[in-house]
Amino acid sequence: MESKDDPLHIRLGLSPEQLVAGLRTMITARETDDRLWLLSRQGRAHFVVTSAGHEASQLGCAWAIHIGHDYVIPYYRDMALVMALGQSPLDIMLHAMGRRDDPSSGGRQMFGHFSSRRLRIVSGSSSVGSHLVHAAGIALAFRATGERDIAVMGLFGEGATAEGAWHEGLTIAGIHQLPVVFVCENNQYAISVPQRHEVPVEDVATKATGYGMPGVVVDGNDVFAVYAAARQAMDRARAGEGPTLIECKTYRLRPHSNADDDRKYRSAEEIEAWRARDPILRFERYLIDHGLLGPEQLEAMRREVRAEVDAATDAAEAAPWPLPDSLTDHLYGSVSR
Ligand SMILES: Cc1ncc(C[n+]2csc(CCOP(=O)(O)OP(=O)(O)O)c2C)c(N)n1
Ligand SMILES: [Mg+2]
Repeated sequence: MESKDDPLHIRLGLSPEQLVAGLRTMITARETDDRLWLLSRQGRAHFVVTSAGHEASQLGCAWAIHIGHDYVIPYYRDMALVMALGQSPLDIMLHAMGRRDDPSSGGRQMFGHFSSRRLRIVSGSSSVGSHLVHAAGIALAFRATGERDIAVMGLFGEGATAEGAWHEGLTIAGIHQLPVVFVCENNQYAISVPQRHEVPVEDVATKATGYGMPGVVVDGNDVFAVYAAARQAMDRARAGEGPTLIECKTYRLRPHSNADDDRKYRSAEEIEAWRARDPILRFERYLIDHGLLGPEQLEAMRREVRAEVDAATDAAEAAPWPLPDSLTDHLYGSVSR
């Protein structure tokens, strides 16, 4: 339990500056998400996937990553994560609008395939669960080249844990005790399919035993709980002590994507109940209660973020498209120009 003289963030080694920057990232991700939704309704962004509701899970994980050193294999839900690692609202807008300077793919991939060589973010595959094979493979490569003190984090939804490729990734990581941290963002649905029809157990984390690794369940809307678990797991991985499976229990506050109508499979009451547990409001409350942020500063932060997202939207819309003669660049087997 937390005491007044021993606040949780101090015990976890998080500075007030880190907390305020973290809140700003969460708010920036939510504001960007809101804007993307509007743009998609106006036909200005063709496809969007939400990260709303998952921000604490993703920020808690980002805090545990040695940015630009550890490898990260995110999935389409992880916009707040890649923003916490260093992608800006402009980077995200360029990606969503398919522009030439999209850092994730030069305007080639559909939204949600985040990547960055600089930040060591590896583009996920569209086929659900298959990127965990890549996570294990990258870690196996470190083993082969003798690299130490480096970890891989692979993230996915609970639906992905029903896929054969997910099983293969965890099996290889468990057999070789590879430095991989597997993070499940369990939002209780795989698009319209509820957890009871996709996962045969209550806690995804219990599956870890079958792969020879520890499994940990955390409240995914509590950024501190996620960070504590993720840091321990990443430290273990870097120390050569093997993989971990972390399950963050959370909820997405929007439909799966702009092509989904969640009113067909979730009740308004259920969504309202989770809105009351919004991870951003919870983190804001912590900062205010601990005197780390005042209401005026919070208001100013919200204003600045909105202006940044406005500017990013305008800049991305004015940005050039990929050139037609670059169509086959980076394709397997193509001749580079
Ligand atoms: C192999 C495969 N099957 C189905 C799909 C279509 N699909 C895309 S996302 C998704 C839901 C996955 O749910 P979950 O893993 O729980 O992640 P969440 O979207 O809830 O974060 C599905 C079925 C796909 N991309 N790949
Ligand atoms: Mg899910």
